[in-house]
Amino acid sequence: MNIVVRTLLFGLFFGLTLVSCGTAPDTDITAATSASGTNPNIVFIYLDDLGYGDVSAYGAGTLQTPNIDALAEGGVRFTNGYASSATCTPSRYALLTGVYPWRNSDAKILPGTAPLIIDTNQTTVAGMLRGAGYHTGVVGKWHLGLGTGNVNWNEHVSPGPNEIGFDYSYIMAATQDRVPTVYLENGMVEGLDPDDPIEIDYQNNFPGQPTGKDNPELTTMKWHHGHNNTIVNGIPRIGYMKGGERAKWSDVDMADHFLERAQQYVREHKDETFFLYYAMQQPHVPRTPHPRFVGKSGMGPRGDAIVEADWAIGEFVQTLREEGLLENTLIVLSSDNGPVLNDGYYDDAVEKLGDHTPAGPLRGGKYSLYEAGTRVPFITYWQGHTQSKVSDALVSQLDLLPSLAELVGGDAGATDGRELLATFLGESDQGREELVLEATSRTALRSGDWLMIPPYKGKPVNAYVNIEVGNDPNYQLYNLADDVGQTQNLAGENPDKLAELVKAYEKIRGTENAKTEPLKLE
Ligand code: NG6
Ligand code: CA
Repeated sequence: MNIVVRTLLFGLFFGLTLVSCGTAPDTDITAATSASGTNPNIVFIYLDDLGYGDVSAYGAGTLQTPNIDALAEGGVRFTNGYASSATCTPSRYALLTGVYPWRNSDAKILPGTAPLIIDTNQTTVAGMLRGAGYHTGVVGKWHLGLGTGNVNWNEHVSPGPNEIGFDYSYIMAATQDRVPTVYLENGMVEGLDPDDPIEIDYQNNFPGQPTGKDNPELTTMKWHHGHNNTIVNGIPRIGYMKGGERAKWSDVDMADHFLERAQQYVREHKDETFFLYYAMQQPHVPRTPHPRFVGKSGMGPRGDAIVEADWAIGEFVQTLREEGLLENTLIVLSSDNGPVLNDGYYDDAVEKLGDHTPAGPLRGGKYSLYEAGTRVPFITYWQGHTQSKVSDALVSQLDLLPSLAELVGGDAGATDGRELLATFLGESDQGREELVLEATSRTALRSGDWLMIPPYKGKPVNAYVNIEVGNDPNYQLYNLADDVGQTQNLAGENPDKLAELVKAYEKIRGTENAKTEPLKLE
């Protein structure tokens, strides 16, 4: 069966299936073919806390990331590419739904027990592509909530990825530093022993269980702030966990494990048109590179974890090559938020940084409304299709949903994204005009080359992570074309420009958000 017929049949089959379930997007069978006749596979490689300056292709810092660089050099490297937010959950929400996370009050850093924050009727990249005939999978970090509250981890956990468009899911529920420290495959904890059920609590410990706080002698990684609850593999975590001994993951093997699952997914679905969301855990804390990467960067575990991630990306791309899929696969590589050094564990990230600059020339970092919070490595690569170029176009991860819908003839639904397919393929330099950026429930507006941050209460520097988070009692206005490092607040000398941005911002965002209190990390 040729690929066009096959994708048509898939589209018809899934379209009808979805219609009968009542969750259908407006699918029509022509959606299975694109202008060129065949849709490419689509892969999102999404890193966790990887900074703009952590990728050597971005010309900053001292770390070498040859495999990411190869994608950048053969594809489009965006210098103004943004995650929606400076933390994980909201960025992932926006990546998958194309909707600004500040429209959903639940789109904040979630505990491992949080319910799913994406409505099962909402359009997602995965659901849209499934509607267009794709097989869809996610491997890696989820952190968008699971279930509807009071999850029983010993039964099928639902709703989750499989209910919002993914045919296959192999995930960690939240983050590597949060319980439960187990993998779930299609909603079931992998390797669970029914005689050793899992219990999770984020408020209270289970009687007799050691914690990072009370039993430092049992830890091999020391906590700095937070991260002092249940100890798993010598690492104290956020949240309390009991049972599930056999199911617990091995931290040092996580990168290999997710890579193998991602490779397996590709091999199993190579004869279909597939979408894979490969959500890597590096270099988020706890940084646990496999022993064969320890010492490789000279920067301690954070650098080593990035070297490991780069290696895994090379292996993954090699799998696509070996399977003959590279010329028929659009890869999008990015990060969910900017960099942080000490994010709650003593792991030498600060001490061994040397001359490396995780944020590159940008100000701030993770949790920050300054550029380093949300401006991230952003690369598109489709061998034989994307132009090899550096693009300064303003693009957001929000724009992927409508742009991919355009590519495959799918329905993007209601979205805050812009259709920028030609830009993502390197055929156009047209970006969006404006973009609202978000960091821990505070927002700012980028418009053209200008960036406006409204006044926010709270300390300018979060002392725990030692990052300038963007708070100031006055308006801030920066011209990023002249001053990418945001050293000169031009609000005073440019009242007209300030007024223009404030007006545009309030039109999108309203006025009440200025009252929002920033997140406290401890
Ligand atoms: C914070 C954690 C931090 C990290 C972050 C989520 C503390 C003190 N800090 O609350 O370590 O887990 O949440 O990171 O607990 S994210 O990239 O998933 O958004
Ligand atoms: Ca993150």
